[in-house]
Amino acid sequence: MIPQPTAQQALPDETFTLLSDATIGVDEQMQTIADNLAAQLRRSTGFALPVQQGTGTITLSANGPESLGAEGYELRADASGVTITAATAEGLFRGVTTLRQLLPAKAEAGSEQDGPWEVAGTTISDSPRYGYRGVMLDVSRHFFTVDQVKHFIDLVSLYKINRLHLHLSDDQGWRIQVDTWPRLTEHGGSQQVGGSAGGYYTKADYADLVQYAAEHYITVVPEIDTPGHTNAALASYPELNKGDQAPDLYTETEVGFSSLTIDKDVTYAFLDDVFREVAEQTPGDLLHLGGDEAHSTPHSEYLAFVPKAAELVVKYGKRVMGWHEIADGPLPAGTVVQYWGTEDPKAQVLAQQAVEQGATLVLSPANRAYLDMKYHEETPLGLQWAGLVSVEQSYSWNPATLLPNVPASAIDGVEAPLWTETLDDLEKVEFMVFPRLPGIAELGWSPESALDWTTYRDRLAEQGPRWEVLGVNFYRAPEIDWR
Ligand code: TNX
Repeated sequence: MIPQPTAQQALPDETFTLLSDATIGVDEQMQTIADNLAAQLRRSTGFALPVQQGTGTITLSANGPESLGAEGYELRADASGVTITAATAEGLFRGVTTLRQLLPAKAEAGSEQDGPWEVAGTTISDSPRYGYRGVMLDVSRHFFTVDQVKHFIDLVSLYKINRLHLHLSDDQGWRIQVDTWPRLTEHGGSQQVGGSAGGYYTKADYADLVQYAAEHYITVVPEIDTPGHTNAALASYPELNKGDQAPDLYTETEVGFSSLTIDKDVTYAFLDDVFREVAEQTPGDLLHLGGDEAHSTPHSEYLAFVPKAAELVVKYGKRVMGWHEIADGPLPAGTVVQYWGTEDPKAQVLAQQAVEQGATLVLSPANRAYLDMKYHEETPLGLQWAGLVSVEQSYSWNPATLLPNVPASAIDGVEAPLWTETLDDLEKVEFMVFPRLPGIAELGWSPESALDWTTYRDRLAEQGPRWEVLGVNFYRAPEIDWR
């Protein structure tokens, strides 16, 4: 199982077998969770699996004690049935992802399979180590449609990921509709890396994505990258540029050449509109303002810019999230700083400065958590500026001790970013994400005592048949003894 639960005990003499007369019992408010589980199991087993009020062969209950926490749950599988108990809908959903992994891999199939549908008797008591367990998808370098992102959500939610950070703007494309600045998408969203047609999310598209993520108990964290990584915006509106001259759209992959104009009022009128409209579509409490690699913004201007941009995020009721460079200046209360350094002491100092100001950290060390890094020299896709990131390399680190001089209490969790300079379709995305993301998900969820590469390798191997059934184009890393 991945992530490994906090506590699990086998019931050696017990086996649960899902039979054709099985039912799923649930309280009314939790009906959707049961319906979704039933829908999947109906496809693969061919059983009717009616969902009913109260108890069933499989019982889902959100009436558990508060002590289970927001995402915790207990699960018991024995000869008489399966019970999942949580204190919240979210906890119940996490428990259902566990049940799916306890069932045979073929339970994930889209067409009817032969049984038996057995679950080895067990009791599980589980809750996460960290509250923030994220994945980032860069939809700017290459655009991914609503349906593609939904598929991505389906897959990552199996590993108890609870944040989807969408990198919605960069030099190569602006991907979210802003009514007050329509050329951002009309022009700024029209292309992507390589010069092919881009795309963007209308407000309805975006609302659909946010809703779909929420149904998987995933909160979307939107990112509008500033003041660098802004060529798509600068190309769309001449007035955002020094000298009022719009650059051309950009479809290559260099970084660090673009900058908003820090000393123009229109820059802040623009950001006010953008952050307002994005915040309006964001049920979560975080809005990410980027802040990375602003190599063509003079540093004094960068330091003047970040507090002004941050103030606008706060004005619209959101907490600021930003890449670790933002910690060089003052940060508003409640800021979350995303660390993407490697062993670079400068980045570590910025992380420390963030925490000294009262910010908390989400860890995305590029040499561990970056899903766009090549697995090895010959990997056909990906980059390697942060080094090669094998499956073991991405798994074998401890979020609590990664950063010197940062107390464990300042860590909100982990996030695995997927930049898409070299990834223009979902098969390529899947190849980079699997099998590394489950390891980052486990670092975010499982207790420190459960983290062990040797046993993890075996558990990861067991996911292979699931991905085959699901049609996931995963990388069969030679480090793993795939079944
Ligand atoms: C650095 S990491 C970037 C991105 C690139 C990525 C490629 C960070 C905050 N910025 O602009 O896509 O490297 O790995």
